[in-house]
Amino acid sequence: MWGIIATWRMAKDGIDKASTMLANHEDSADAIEEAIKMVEDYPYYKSVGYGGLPNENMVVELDAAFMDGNTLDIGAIGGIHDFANPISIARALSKETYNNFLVGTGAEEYAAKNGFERKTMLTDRAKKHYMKRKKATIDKGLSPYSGHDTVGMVALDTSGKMCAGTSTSGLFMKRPGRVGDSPISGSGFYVDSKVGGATATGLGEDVMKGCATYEIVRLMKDGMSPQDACEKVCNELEKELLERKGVAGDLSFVALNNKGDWGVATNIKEFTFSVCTKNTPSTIYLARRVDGHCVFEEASKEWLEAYEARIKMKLD
Ligand code: SD4
Repeated sequence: MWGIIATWRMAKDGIDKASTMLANHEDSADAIEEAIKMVEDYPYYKSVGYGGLPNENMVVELDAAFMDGNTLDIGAIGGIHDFANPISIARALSKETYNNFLVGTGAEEYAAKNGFERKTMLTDRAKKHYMKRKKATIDKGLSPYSGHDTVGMVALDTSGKMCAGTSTSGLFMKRPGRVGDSPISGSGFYVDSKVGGATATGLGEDVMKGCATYEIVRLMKDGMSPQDACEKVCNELEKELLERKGVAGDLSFVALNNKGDWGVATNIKEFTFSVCTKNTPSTIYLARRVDGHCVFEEASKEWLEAYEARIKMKLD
């Protein structure tokens, strides 16, 4: 068996490449790294890598993580500036014995010393988004923190090895130095080849309150299906947040177990995800919650065209 699942429509091209690799018996670590790099390199995805939206000071700060489900090795970076592929840096860090999670200038120093590609990650298009949002935030009192989608993937290869990866520019207009859930083990991602893995997207501040992806994997370890585990964690975390604080942020999860079964849950109106396994052809789905359960349908041609037009829309 082999398979890969990822948050959002933006992962589709990467999933296609990774699934070809997995079908050819290649390593799930290589497949995840290749797939996430494709998302990081694509300039029109405004919440990951090149073209990612900047922080409050108009600086792009990137978070990423990689986890190997055989060894449980983890590598992560937080708040790195101007390196092309945060996922590759995170993967390299997962192979170190110590110092696996580096932030800011320390992460940059490591990346430079180890020959990772430097790149100016702020694009003109991202600057335009920033100027527009800044104006809207001031003029209309809008919350600055929307418009954010992390790419998170879990993959299983034919040897039974599973890996997980995440990469994000975090919340648009975040404070300098803010790190979300995406590089935090057990919150943004977790994977154990003996069980399965999960990744998250949404409001990192809230995902972290539930250690949500670790909890999904733990429930799968107890025998729950990926679908039931995702729904239980999503619904219960949201319920706790509403009960205690009266408000819950966006929460969406994808999971894959070591048999190639997958699951998804969300508390937002429309969450998209991309999946391909030996048994599921490569597909983009739209997911939403109905009566506590996640329902999904394949993205239509019209939806995909509208998406394409939206991300490439001309900005003044
Ligand atoms: C963060 N979870 O930095 C990320 C952002 C995200 O959908 O995934 N938004 O909090």
